[in-house]
This record gives sequence, C-alpha cells and structure tokens, in this order.
Amino acid sequence: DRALSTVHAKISPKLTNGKVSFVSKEESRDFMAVFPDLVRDLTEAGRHTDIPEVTKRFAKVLQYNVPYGKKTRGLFAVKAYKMLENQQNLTPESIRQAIILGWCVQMCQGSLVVLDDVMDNSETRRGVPCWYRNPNIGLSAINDGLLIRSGIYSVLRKYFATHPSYVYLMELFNDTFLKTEMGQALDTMSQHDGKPNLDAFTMKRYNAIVKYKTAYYSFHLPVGLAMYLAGMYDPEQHRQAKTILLEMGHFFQVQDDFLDAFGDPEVTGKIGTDIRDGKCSWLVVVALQRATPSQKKIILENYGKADPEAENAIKKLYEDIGLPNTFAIYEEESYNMIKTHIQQISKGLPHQLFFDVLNKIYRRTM
Ligand code: DMA
Ligand code: MG
Ligand code: MG
Ligand code: MG
Repeated sequence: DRALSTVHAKISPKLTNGKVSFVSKEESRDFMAVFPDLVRDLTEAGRHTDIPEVTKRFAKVLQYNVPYGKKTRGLFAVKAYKMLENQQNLTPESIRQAIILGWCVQMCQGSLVVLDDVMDNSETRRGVPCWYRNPNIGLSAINDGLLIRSGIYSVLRKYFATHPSYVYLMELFNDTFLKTEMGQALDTMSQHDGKPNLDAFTMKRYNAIVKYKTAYYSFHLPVGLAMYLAGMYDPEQHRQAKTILLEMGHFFQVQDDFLDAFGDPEVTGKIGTDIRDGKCSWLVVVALQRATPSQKKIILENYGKADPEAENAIKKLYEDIGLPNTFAIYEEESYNMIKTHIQQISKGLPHQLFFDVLNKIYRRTM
C-alpha cells in the first residue's frame, strides 16, 4: 500500500495542476481531510467485525479508487453548497456535511470507473493501472465496484438520516445510477457481432449516450445534492439547473472523447481505448459525417480493432479530416452558447456557480 501511495503521490502533481481558481488549497485540504473518516466509518466502526478480511479489502478498494484524480465532481458539490446556502447557515458543521456529500459523489465516480474500465478493457486510470488490472483482482473488481456504490448509502444513513433532505438525496443517487447504467448500456450496445455498427453512429445516438452515461452523474448529481442540502426543493429551480448542467455534461464528454485520441496519457492519466473498442465517440460520428467513400472504407476496415496499426490509421484519418480543428471550433462555440444559456437562468440560481464550473472545464487537457 505504501508503494501505491508513492506512485499516486508521484503522479498527482502533474494530474492536479489545473486551473487553481475553482477551489483554494485550503478547501482542497479540508476536503481531503474528511476521506479517512469515511473509510473508517465503512470499514472499522465496529461493524462487520466477524469478517475482517472483507473490511480490509473494502478499505483497500476505497483507498485505491476514490481519493485520486481531479475530484472535480466532489469539489463541485461543496462549491455549489457554499454558493447556494444562506450565509448564516454556513457553519463548519454544515460545510462538513457538504464535504461528506462530495465524497459520496466521488464514491459514485469511483464505483462507475472501476466498472467502466472492466467494460472498456482499459489499461490505466489516473496514471496507475486500472483496479481490475492489479494482481489477483480481475473480474472480482465488479463486486468491488458494487461495494463502493453500496458504501454511499451507508454514509448517507450515518450522516443524513435525520436531515430533512435524506430521502431526496437517496433518491437522487438512485436515479442517477439508473440513468448512468442506461447510458453505459447504450454505450456498450454500439457493437454488433463483435463489430462496431457504424450505421447506428448518428449524432442523435451520440447525444443520448453522453447525456445518460456522463452528464447526469458528473454535473446534475453534485448540484442537485447541494440544492437539497441547502433546502432548495423548488422543481422549476431544479429543472433550470438541470438543463444547463446537462449541456455542460455533454460538452465535458465531447472533450473526453477528443482527449481519448488526442490527449497526452501522461496528463489525462489514461490510455485511450475508444478506437480499438469501436465506441460511438464524437470523433467517429463527425468523421462519418464528413468522410468521402474512400475514407469511409478506411473507417470500416480499421475501426474497432485491437491493433495499433489500425488505431493509427484511424487517428491519421481524423487528422486528414481536420477533426482537431473542428473540435477546437466546437469547444469555443459550445462554451459561448453555454455562457449565453447561463445568463438566461431566471430562477434565483447564482450564475457565478455555473460560470466557474464552465471555466474550470473549458480547454481542459486532463
Ligand atoms: C464515461 O465513459 C462514463 C462513465 C460512466 C465512467 P468513458 O468510458 O469514455 O470514460 P473514460 O474515458 O474515463 O474511461
Ligand atoms: Mg472508459
Ligand atoms: Mg466507457
Ligand atoms: Mg472516454
């Protein structure tokens, strides 16, 4: 475990030196300080003392898969709470509650990526081997992903059972998992007889995949939770927030797809798999829209093959079609469009919260 922490410590400076304005060093430190308490609650708090092997494994699973990476989603929940709550209610206790919810969001993310990496046959995540790639883990990682997920509900019960928003918080997690699993189902159903079903790769299908698999859990969940914690239950207010957050989630996944092929694995911490997995990625959808018949043939022959040469042929085609430039224009235009939509939010939600998040992800390289 010590060796592992050293690996993470070594890579983390590179993976965390993003824009600093989103959260201060102190806020980041306050956030990190709470995680060990939750691991203790879940694994040592005098519960399940008859199965110490399992609680030890659970602690290891949490440690490896939850407190690393950018932690954007968890920090986003805390930031949202601080901007939404009435100033007189912002106490160290209430902020700690928000941080705990932020960690629940990170557990949600940890659980999903453990499972996603198995499904995508990925190699690395956050600069280290994917959890399932570790010695003696393999497909038992599926159960580990479920353990992290169930842990969320233990934490919620321990800290929020008497909070007026308890049922809302729980239901938002339930609903978000359902949506994400539906998105992941659509994502994995892009194949037919082991081959990518290119005819199905329309922008309409793409939009549905990313809304469900990414936007809900990455953007809607953290803010929705923060609103409930702050006592905001107005459905119209939630609807307005959701609309803008789903747009940001879409933007974020297009970036993720771009970085899968054109990002630097040293910076993203993960080696791209979309081409060899034959995924319905933004890049291939746009490429198919633009391809000449001979370019389409290259896609048909090379897409979805676990072969570096085939992968390079696709990347070269993406460059020939000018996708890096198309992406840069798309990123700029989406950014401007989302900004306009934020300005149109009328229901008493602080625009600055959404601007800050948008600026945090705009032109990201990791
Ligand atoms: C992201 O899909 C969705 C979830 C639910 C993790 P992805 O496979 O593109 O994510 P990543 O690029 O991080 O593997
Ligand atoms: Mg993946
Ligand atoms: Mg995936
Ligand atoms: Mg990806």
